[in-house]
Amino acid sequence: LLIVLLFTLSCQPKREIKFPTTNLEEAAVIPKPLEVSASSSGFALDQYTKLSVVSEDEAFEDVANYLSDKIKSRTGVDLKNTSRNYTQLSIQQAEGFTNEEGYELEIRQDSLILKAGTAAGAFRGIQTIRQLIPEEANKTLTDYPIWVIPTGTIKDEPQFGFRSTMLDVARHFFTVEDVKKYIDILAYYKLNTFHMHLTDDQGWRIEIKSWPKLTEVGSTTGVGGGPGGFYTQEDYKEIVAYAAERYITVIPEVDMPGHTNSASLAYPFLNGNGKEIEIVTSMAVGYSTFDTRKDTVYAFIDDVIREISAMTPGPYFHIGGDESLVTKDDDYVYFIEKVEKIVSKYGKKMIGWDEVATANLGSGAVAQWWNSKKNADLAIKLNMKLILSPAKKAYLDMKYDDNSEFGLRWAGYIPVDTAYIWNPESYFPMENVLGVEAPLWSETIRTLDELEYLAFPRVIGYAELGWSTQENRNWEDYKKRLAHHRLFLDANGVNYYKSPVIEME
Ligand code: TNX
Repeated sequence: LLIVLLFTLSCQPKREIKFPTTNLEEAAVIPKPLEVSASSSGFALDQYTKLSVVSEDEAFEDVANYLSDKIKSRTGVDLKNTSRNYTQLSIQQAEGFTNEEGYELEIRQDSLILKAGTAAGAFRGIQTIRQLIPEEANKTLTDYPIWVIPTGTIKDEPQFGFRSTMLDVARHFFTVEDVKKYIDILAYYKLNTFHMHLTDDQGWRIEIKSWPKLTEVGSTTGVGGGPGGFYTQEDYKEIVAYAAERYITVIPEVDMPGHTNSASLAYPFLNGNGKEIEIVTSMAVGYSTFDTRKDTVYAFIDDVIREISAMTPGPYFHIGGDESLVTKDDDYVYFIEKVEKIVSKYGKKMIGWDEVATANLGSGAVAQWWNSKKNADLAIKLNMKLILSPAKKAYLDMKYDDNSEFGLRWAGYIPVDTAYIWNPESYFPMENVLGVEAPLWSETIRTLDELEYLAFPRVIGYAELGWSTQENRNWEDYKKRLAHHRLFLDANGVNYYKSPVIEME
């Protein structure tokens, strides 16, 4: 038997490849990995690369399938169907990872091994592998194309366990297909959370079976008129599942007690502003409120939170709470404290915009700092966790500059460098900081192209701010890596803004 084995092995055709010198440390990976060391040779990804998985956990198999699908559609190489086995790409579950999303890559001439403790870590790791595959194959090393990956090792894990972006589907509605395309690109940059702003004055976008008029009446239009739209519960579940396959947690938001004109239009008893409710398609804010002193209002909210929570596997429910300018202060506090209890009753942690820190909340609730440092400091006093979304830095709906076709400007222009150059570590004690989120409000955008114009490339920078440590972040270095990513964005039909501060062309 041994002789047969040795004979078979020696009959395997050998391959000698002279790789060009490589440098893994200079690879254009975003977010920048924690530790990289280069060994200057090459790993050949080609038609003779075999993919294997070493894990008892079936989820690792799914991660491998995701990678092989992406590699196949980009290079044509089918890792699942190789006639020889010159090189191997192996995804292995291993011990010793303290961070759930941590992973390691060991890249040698004939093997590329990804190790992670969890499938989530493996999923983050395969994004790095995808980014290491050059856009162009080398066609001169042998008589078939080889994608040369630089050799060396990467040890990586995120700085924050919460790296998010928000999409406002209320001011303008985006279809399930649009949202999926966006989420798939976000996954490439290792974001792990997707916050959906599902309701606002101009539209209610999520079906609630016990209150059907919310969508029948409340979803029919949006900012500037137009057809509106909403997600059926099946649509919403589809988005949640699609995100979950990418290890992205969905956070649903129902904004209240302000920003509720569309709900009160459907069910006028909810209204607390004392005026007749009409359809609103303007961009105005701060005129609507729920009636915070009616039991029936809380019975309604209980149903809404129950139905949405039942479809949401993630730990959070966002109750909005911003800009309730016509709610009296004590009514506001009473409301937020009551609604937090409903959220806890359905097993979720409450998140609210920074104003919610004016209520007396348990330390389990989370405040999202967007505007008021004073409110954020209140949250710290209550020992709440904070999500950092300072509007002047992190708002994806601000114009880039005065040429920007879309976007608002109330928080100032946010060119690509301003969006990147700030330190989430420097505002509050790190133990209070859950992570970073970049919100995209949709008053000025109606199509996926317009969404992408505001989101890209800035959202890529927020992904790095959430993942990479301050020591590893540097604008000059980032700018070069980002320029390289235009190839990926172009190949995926993403309509990014051609920023004059990046040589994107
Ligand atoms: C403020 S940010 C709002 C939104 C607007 C946004 C536009 C926040 C919590 N509230 O209602 O869409 O500005 O930039």
